[in-house]
Amino acid sequence: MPGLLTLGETMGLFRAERPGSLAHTDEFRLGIGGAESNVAIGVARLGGSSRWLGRVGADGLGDRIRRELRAEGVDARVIEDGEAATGLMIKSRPVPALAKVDYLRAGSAGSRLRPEDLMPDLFDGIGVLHVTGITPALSASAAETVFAAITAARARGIRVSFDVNHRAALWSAEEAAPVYQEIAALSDVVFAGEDEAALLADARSMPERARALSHGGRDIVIKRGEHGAYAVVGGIEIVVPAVPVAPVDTVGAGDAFVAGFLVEALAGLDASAALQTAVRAGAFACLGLGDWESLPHRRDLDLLDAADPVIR
Ligand code: KDG
Repeated sequence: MPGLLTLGETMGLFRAERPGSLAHTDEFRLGIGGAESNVAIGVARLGGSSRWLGRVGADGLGDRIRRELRAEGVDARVIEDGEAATGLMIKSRPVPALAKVDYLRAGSAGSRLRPEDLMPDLFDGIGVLHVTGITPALSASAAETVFAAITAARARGIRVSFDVNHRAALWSAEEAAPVYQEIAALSDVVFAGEDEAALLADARSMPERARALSHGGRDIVIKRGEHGAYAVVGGIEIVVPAVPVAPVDTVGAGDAFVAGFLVEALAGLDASAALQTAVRAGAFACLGLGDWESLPHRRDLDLLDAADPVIR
C-alpha cells in the first residue's frame, strides 16, 4: 500500500497539569506536538505507512521529536538545524473548560524549512502528500516548501491533501485566505472546519461552500466535531453522524480524523468507509489527553462499541 508524506513543524509541548493562569501554574508535562506529525502518527497507528519531513534544532527537544516519531513507526526525515532552536508551545487551561496555546516558535528551526530540504527520495512509495495551512504561515521559505512539495507531488501523479488548520495566532484570516485558496486549488482532497470553509469559498451556507469547492473533481471534507462530518466526494454528498463521546481533550482530534480518512483512502476504500474511520478516529482521540498520544491504533476503534464498561 502506498504511504503518506507530510511536512511541517513539530514542537516541544509543555502541558499544564492543572487549570490556572501561566503566571502561577508550575507543574507541566513535557511532550511534543505538530499537526502534520500527528497525522503521520495517526496513519502509522492505523496500519499505514507515513513519512514526515521537518527541521528541528540541535537540542534536546529536537532529539525528543526524532525519537518519538521513530518510536511511532513514522519514517521521520529530521533535518537538524544548528542555527535555530526547536519551537515550543505551552498548553494551559486559564479556566477549566478552556484550553489556551501559547507559541514560542518565531524564528524556530521548524520555521526554516526550505525547498532544498525536499530530498530526492522523499516521494518514493508515496500515494498522498498531506499539507496544512500552518506551514505557509511560518515563514516565506516554509510557504515556498509547501508549494514546491505540491508541485513535485503533482508531477509524480501523487494525490495532494490539504487541511486548512487555520491558526489565528500565526496570521490573520485576511492574510491567510488567499494562500489557503491557492493550495486548495492545487489539492485533490481538502479538509476544513465549518468556519475554515468560509475562508475558502464565498457562499452562504456550509453545503453551498463545499459544493462550490468541489468543482473540478476535488473532494471536500468538512470536519463538524460533535456533529460528525459532511463531504462532497466525486460530486456526491455524504453525511456521517458523530460517534457520541464525553471528550477529555479535543486537540489532535482533527488530525486523527484526517489520518483515519487518508489511511483508508490509501488502502483503496471508498469515501463512505474512509469517513466512518475518520469520524471514529476523531472521536477516540478526544478520550485522552495529549495532541497525539490518544490517537487510536486500529484495534482501539472497537473500544468505541464496547457494551460493557469492563473488558477482561
Ligand atoms: O493539530 C493539533 C495542533 O494544534 C498541535 O499539535 C500544534 O501544530 C500545531 C500548531 O501549530 O498549532
